Formats: sequence, C-alpha cells, structure tokens
Amino acid sequence: SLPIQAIQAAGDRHPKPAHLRFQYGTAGFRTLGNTLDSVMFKVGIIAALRSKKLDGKTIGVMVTASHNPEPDNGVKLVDPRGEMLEASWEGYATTLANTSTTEEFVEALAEFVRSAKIDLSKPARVVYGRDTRPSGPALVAALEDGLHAIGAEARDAGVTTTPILHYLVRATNTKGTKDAYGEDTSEGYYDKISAAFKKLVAGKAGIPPLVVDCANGVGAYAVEEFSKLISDKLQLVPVNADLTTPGALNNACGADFVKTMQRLPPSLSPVLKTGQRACSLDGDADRLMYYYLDDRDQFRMLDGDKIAALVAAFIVELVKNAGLEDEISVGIVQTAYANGGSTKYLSQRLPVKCVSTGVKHLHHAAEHYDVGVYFEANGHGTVLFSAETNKILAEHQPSTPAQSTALNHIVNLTQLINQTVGDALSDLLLVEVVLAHKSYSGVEWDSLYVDLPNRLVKVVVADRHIFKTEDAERRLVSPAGLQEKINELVRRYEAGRAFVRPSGTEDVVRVYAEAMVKSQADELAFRVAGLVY
Ligand code: 16G
Ligand code: ZN
Repeated sequence: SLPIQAIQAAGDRHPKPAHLRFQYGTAGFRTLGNTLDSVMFKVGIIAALRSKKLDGKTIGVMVTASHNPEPDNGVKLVDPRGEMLEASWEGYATTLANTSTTEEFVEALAEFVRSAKIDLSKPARVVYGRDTRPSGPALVAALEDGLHAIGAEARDAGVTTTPILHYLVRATNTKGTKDAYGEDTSEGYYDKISAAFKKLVAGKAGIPPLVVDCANGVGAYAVEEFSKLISDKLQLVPVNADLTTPGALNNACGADFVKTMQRLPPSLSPVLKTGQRACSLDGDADRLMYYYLDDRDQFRMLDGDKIAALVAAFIVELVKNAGLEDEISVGIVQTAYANGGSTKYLSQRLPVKCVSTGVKHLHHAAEHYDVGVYFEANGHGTVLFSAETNKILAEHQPSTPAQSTALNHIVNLTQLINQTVGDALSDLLLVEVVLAHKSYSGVEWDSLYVDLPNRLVKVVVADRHIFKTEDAERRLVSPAGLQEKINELVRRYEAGRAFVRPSGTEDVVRVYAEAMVKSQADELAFRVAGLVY
C-alpha cells in the first residue's frame, strides 16, 4: 500500500501556492522556478508510480526550462525507452499537481493508484538530472523528498543535458538485453558518440574549427567533454560558456535567440570570421542552430529545416550506395513552421509528413518510417532507425567494397545519433560528418534550397484557449470565421502562407507568415496578427 504517513509528513513541507494552477504541457511543467517546489515533490511520487506501473522500469526526470529565461524552471518525465511521457499521464500529472492540500493529494493518489491499476508491490526506479539554473538544487531537493517518501530507488545524474538524461534512461532499461543502447553512464554516452564520430571522419583531414555558442548553459560541459575525446579530428571553440554570472543563461545568445531574432548573438561578432560556420545550443542542449557569415558578412542561418535537408540527403545517398534502396526508405517529419522552401525541396525527393508542434508528435510520426528524419525549424530533432532497419543493416551482405563502406557508415550513424530525443551535441557531430563527407562549407549547404522570407509574431489575447486548430495546426476551426479572413489576406501575397496557433508553452497566440519578399512576410504576419487581436 501507499506509505501515506511518510507522504503526508513530507508533503506538508511542500505546500502548493494557493493561487497557482499548474499544467503538464508540451514541455512538462514549466513556469517561474520559485513557484515549483510543490510540483517537484509531487513529480517525485508520480515518477515512482509510473515506474511501478511499468514493472519497475527506470523513469527519467529532467529539471530544466530549456531556452527560457534563467528565473524559469520546469520538469518533465521520460518514459523507459527515453521517449516523452505517455500522453494520458500528462493529464494525471496535472490533476495531482493541482491538489491544494496534502490530504487532498494523498486521497487523489490513492484513487489514481486504484483507477490506473498500479501494483504498489513493484519496485520504483528513477534517474534524475538538472540543468545549470540557480533554482535547480532546491527543486531537486523537493523532488528527492517525493522520491524518498514513496521509497523509490533513485539515482542522481547531477547537472546534465536533457539528451544525456534521455540516453541514461534508455541505456539503463536495455542493459544486458539484445537492444542494449550503451553504457548507462554519461561517460558511456560520450564514448559511444565520439567513437562513432571518429570512425565516420576517419581519413577526413582538415575539418575547420567550429565555434559553439553554449548559451551559458549546461551544453558548455558537454562541449568540454567531447573536446577531450575528439579534438584531434574536430576542434570545438566554445563561446558563451559562462556558468557563474547570474542571468547569463540564454541571455542574448543560444539557439532560441538565433532562431527568433534571425541574427548573430552579439557576443559572436568579434569571434566569427567571414565564411566560418558556427552553431548555437539552447539552455539544456537539445536544440541546435547553425549559421555563417557570407562574403558580404551577412548573417546566414542554417536552421532545423536545413539540418533535416542536409542529413536526409546524405542518408538517402548512403542507403543507395549500400545497395539497400529497395529495402530501406527514408522519410521526413516536419511541422507547420518548416520553411516552405524546405518542404518543396524535400517533398520532391522524399515522403514528407507534417504534424503538430512538439517533439512527441514528430517522434511518433518518425517511428513509422524505416529511417525517420525529424527536425523542428527551431533546431530540435533527430533521426530514428526502426528495429527492422537495424536488422537489415546487421544482415546485409554488401557485394562491392563501395557498398561495404556505405553500409559501415550507416551503421556508425546509428551509433552517432541520439535516437531517444533531439540532441544538440549529437546533431552537431552529425552535421560535421556530413559536411566533411560532402566537402561542404556553410555556403554549399545553404544553397541546397532557398528559404522563403518569414516572420513569427506573438499576440497576447484574452483567452488563447478559444483558438483551435486542425490539419497539423495549419488551419483554425475556432474562432468561427477567422480562418476565412486569414485565407483572404494570404491570397494577396505572392508565395503567401500564414497560420495561427495557440502556444503550448506561453500564454500567447503565435502567428507565422511567409512570402516571396521579407517586407511582405512581415506585413502579412502583422495583418494576420491584427485579425487575431
Ligand atoms: C516545446 C517543445 C518544442 C516545441 C515548442 C513549441 C518538446 C520537448 N519541446 O519547447 O518541441 O517546438 O514547445 O512551443 O516537446 P510553443 O507551443 O510555445 O510554440
Ligand atoms: Zn531545450
């Protein structure tokens, strides 16, 4: 049975702020860090119950607010294969987090255990980590209180990137099985990925150094660790690796800054030379944006769409060269935010599917392909190789040395790529592999297709919940009549496209617009925003 007294006693130390309502959204619970104490305690207990429900499999808990400002924090749960928490549990977590007293919480827990048929005699195993936010240690202490109260077997992964935490969950749960994913330590993660990288760039000399903007976050540690292992092949030059100055995290730097401002972080101006490529991570190192300065020193962005195009084309070529094009097909998953230029380029070559925003939607859709490449324009993404594909790769008998080389490259890619979730460091090394193989600089990569000018605006509205969408968020069904007005506007712009959706992470509505020229994209975005407001 539930250790009611222990939960009760500990719970009283973590009262819920009376006026707040919490929601487990696209990114877990996320809000101001100093309001999350009660949520963390409860998440400790929920994670343990999730583990019990899944027969003692290890569940992950990551304490982070990613690209958000430093005072924010958040928490999300990771399911046994390293994927996002199953959707139905998001609702349970929300309900439990909003119970207002410890008595109410304990009652709701007992009811939940009954209705979800959780066998309390099963073990509970949880691994948890946090990013570098100053609010992290206190929040982790509250989480530990919850884990301890319910008697979970808990392992502290310390300060770590979100993708490493996902890796640890999968590695722990597959240890000693035929699906073993790697050593279940962060060293295991670094070794696995860097070994694959080194095999893939063996014989490629003179890869130019890469400037990496670490967003003044935990990615700085990961860059340091990888540097120790790969610096003979690729020199990583960290900038914005300041983990001590208060307020520095994600401030005027990082992947989200680059994507939303569409310009160079000011701190990189003195560092970046004409033609040199660089990239930005976000605050928990699961997003990646590349860019370079062209010969007129204009900033050129290579976002998630460009990464998808680069990587997909490379994998398609390897599959063909390995003689496997009849057995393995490659597909792409995007969201409505994918640039129209990329969608056009990709859909002329591969199957492309559009899904709603949020990693879980992309990830699930990508699982339906033999090799599923998914990237959000904001730089979050990865590549999934299906179980069947791995089997084909293991059994395939190449008939020429060229086929054998290509096959080896694909197998090494399956090791290089973090298949549990988007991973800025793994993706960075993947991009570098492709650039080295193709002898591309930023310029050649960029010229795969031309981005349509676009503009994103956020609109503060009285109630964003009245905005309901369909067709992977590309069309509004509510408020009635609004979509028709948007269509009417869009028709007046060459290559015009626009859509409106409620944010899943902020109390705003987002408007995206594209058109043939920048001024028109801006104008369309603001006129659609005017309709929404
Ligand atoms: C979250 C999502 C990200 C998505 C973003 C959209 C995960 C792990 N992260 O950060 O994929 O792009 O939300 O935010 O799913 P929005 O709903 O505020 O536009
Ligand atoms: Zn992130």
